[in-house]
Amino acid sequence: MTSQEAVLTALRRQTIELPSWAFGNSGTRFKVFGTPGTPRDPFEKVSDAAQVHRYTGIAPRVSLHVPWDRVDDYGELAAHAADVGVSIGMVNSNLFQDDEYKFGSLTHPDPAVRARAVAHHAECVDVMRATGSKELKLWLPDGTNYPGQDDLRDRQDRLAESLQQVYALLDEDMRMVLEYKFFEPAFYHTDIPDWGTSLLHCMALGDRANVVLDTGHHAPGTNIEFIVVQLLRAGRLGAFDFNSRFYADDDLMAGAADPFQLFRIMYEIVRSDALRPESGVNFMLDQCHNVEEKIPGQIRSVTNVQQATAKALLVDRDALREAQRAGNVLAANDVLMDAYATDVRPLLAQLREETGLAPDPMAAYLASGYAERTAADRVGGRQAGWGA
Ligand code: LRH
Ligand code: MN
Repeated sequence: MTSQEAVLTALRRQTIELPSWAFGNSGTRFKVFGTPGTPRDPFEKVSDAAQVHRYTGIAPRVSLHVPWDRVDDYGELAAHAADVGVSIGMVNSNLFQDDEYKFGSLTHPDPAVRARAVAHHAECVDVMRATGSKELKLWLPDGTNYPGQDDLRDRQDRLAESLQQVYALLDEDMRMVLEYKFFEPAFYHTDIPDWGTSLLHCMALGDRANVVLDTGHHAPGTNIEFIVVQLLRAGRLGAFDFNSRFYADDDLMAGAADPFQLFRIMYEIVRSDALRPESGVNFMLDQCHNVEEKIPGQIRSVTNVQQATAKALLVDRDALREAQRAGNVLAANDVLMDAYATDVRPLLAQLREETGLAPDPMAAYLASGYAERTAADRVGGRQAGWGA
């Protein structure tokens, strides 16, 4: 049985990276709702992200998205982040909003368009140098809508060549992560639709290229924790984009739609000893708070991942292995369900108090008056967000 102290030690070292874009307005093709106090620039986004770290204690990094977080002086943004107690994490490129990428970006038939897409990553690498970030994240919307629209094999060959050019932009101490998604915005084929395709391209690039697993990017019914096991066995799981969904890429709060799935994923992480920061797996959120308050939504998501992790750490591994070896199906399943059914909130409250934090981060944030202050201060200007 894992000792309580060992569980607390592992939890003390857990960190979750927050997406800057979760603090801006977001929505669907139908509507993007504004909210009083929504940040108007990347500095205010970083300030809001720092509130999540202030109350949870485990969210010390903020991912940037270029050009959504474009500023004149990225060094100044990194200094602001340090002032409010966080740092800049992954830098996300954006290949899904330019007219030139209608028929693809790194896969486009036209070499000039591919060169443009590669050059965008040179800008992202400059942002990494200016902010101290060591990780570049790519997600490609590339694909087609009708059979025959383009040659599937030629696109993969062009993609491999373009990714090599992006990889070559990285400094020695930098790495890149490649995200997959099984459909949308393309509706016939997607050029990086699954973990296998991303893994093949990463292995072709070199050992500083790894796979990003976004929990919302799989066909319904996919056993995501099995993919986690395979990527860990290959030593190529670079990062998670945690969120949850009922239907498609809903980008809802992690653990909200399927907390049991999040637990099963974190159990495979713990089982493979990949929770340690040294494992090289970056645990990130990738979400949009279309209707709920954004900072509370991030606090809830962080504590949902923390709860799933604590339950996973409480699995009696010896009893599980014994039942598995004995072929005792119900006993083995019961060991996991027993941990999942454990209320870990008192343990996490104790962990926070030990580190000088309030036991309930949500209550502490709501009582702080930060939301009221920013709603009063942030008048005028244009709220940041999708399509901003
Ligand atoms: C694509 C994605 C990717 C980000 C974007 C905000 O669906 O998951 O990780 O670039 O969302
Ligand atoms: Mn994602």
